[in-house]
Amino acid sequence: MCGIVGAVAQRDVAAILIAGLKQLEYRGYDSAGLAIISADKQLHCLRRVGKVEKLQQAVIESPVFGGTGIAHTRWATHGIANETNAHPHISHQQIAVVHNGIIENHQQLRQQLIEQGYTFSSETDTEVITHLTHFHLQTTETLLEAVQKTIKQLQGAYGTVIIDKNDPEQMIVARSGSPLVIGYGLGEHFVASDPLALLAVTRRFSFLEEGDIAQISRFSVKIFDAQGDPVKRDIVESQTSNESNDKGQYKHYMLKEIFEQPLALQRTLAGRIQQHKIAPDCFPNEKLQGIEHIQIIACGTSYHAALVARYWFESLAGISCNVEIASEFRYRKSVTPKNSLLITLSQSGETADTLAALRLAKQLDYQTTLTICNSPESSLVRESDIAYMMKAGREVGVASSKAFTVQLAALLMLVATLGRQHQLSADREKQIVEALQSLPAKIEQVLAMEQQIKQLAEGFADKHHSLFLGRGEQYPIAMEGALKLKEISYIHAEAYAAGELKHGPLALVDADMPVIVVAPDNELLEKLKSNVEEVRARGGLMIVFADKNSGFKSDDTMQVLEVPHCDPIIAPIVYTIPLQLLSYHVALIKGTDVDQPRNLAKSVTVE
Ligand code: HGA
Repeated sequence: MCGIVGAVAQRDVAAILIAGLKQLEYRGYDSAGLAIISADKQLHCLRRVGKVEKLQQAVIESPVFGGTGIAHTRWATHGIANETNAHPHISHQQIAVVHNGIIENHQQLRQQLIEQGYTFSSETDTEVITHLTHFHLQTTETLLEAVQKTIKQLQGAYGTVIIDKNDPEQMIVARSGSPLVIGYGLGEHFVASDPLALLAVTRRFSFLEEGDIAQISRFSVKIFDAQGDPVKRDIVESQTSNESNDKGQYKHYMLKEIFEQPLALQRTLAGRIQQHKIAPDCFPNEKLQGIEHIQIIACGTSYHAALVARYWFESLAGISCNVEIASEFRYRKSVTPKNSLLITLSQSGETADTLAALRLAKQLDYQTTLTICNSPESSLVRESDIAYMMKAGREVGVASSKAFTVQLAALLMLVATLGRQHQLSADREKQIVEALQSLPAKIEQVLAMEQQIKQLAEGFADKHHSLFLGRGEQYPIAMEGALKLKEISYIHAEAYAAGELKHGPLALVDADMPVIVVAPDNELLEKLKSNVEEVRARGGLMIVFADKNSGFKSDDTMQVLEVPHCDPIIAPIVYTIPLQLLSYHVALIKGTDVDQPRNLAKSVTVE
């Protein structure tokens, strides 16, 4: 999703801004732009639709020099993706603004500004910040005061950076709902929506809190809280590794990340298992004592991980568990059962809806909050009582792969930890631990099925619709398989609990609607076989990923791909892999942008 980078330095900053935007590219965006104040106090703005590469090319063709500048990658919310709507937005060739988020009262403000004589050149909500700042600057002494007045009038979410060509030695930044981090250099300072964008220039950061406004110049950073009082925010050394962002031998990041899963799982398990048990410091036990109910909040792929965990928490640990999509939970009046734990799942730790749900939950009666997250410096990690760091390594592909399977492994470890206070025996915990430890090797075996899956994809790529079926904890895996196919191949896919088929979706089944079934060897296998027969009896064509002991045989109506046998506990993780590979190869044949599918973004920082 949108990225922001800003700098106040003595050197030319264009290259720093472009390099920062490139680090954020993987999040998905539709256009990019920058504005720089030159030594003769002129504002130079360049904007391009499409990749940062195009913006970079524009900068090469018309170089812009200057030490104060802001840059942005936009993921449109208000107004189509074109050059006029791209950020920065400019008022009177003087004020330049970049913004992440949504200004909810933009129409009202736009009307008021038009009445004051302002002309709008874009369809964006953002442009009101630009003109409003210019408007207030007519009656205030400083840019800071003008921005403070502007911010008071805004409703909605923003991370915004504002510069004024008449005051070229500073930028004003404000955060409410969208993350911003200040980077500290020597005689230069930076701002970004993610520290990742600035790792090439600094590792020292302070994270702005909700409502903060900061005045940043080369030699000073002054931060004011929501009440306008000066405040100090800790400067921390970033732990984020500056790991290579290279696709290596792979054609796409997504494929690389699918194949990295054995390693990612090894990393998440390392040091967290001791003598057939989950290590005591994996989840701090004292805060989790007496937990009787779990509420998991997540979005997208993470929501599917949460749904799998619900089966595990209830069947293995005997703890009641609810799962809800963050954007629903945050606007619903919910009842909090006694001794409840709230879990949030988010790869980036900045998912706007999930973060808002966590903040809401803190006003409710939860005993404690825990996040499972892949980004150590994210808002979710900083604001939760307990944080489990996934250590999956950076995930660049917009469609999540390794983050999902690592989330599942982390959740299974939590099930074992909490289960000890309930019905989980030491033997059962040992079985869970051994199953987890077998995962990297098991997944290697499944990855070896790639060629077979590639062939399968050839018969699939011309289809327009598909159904994914699973039962029990494989139902959310079917949901994840359908989501993956939709995301990267743009083929319509729906998932159903196989037992639900006869209540409606069976009407859709014909030879043009491939039905994908996940069939591990578990207690629901015979029930699933009956559901498969229901599809066959209606002329449906099936692809079945089945345990080699399941008894499924390929024939005219069914292609069976044997998945290596595994402990049913970890089957949801194992059966995810062939579905990821299927989506990837279908997308490859269709020629879509696998790593940055249309209309989607990686870190969803708007609600
Ligand atoms: N609402 C602004 C910014 C969108 C955004 O933050 N996307 O992630 C716009 O549409 O330009």
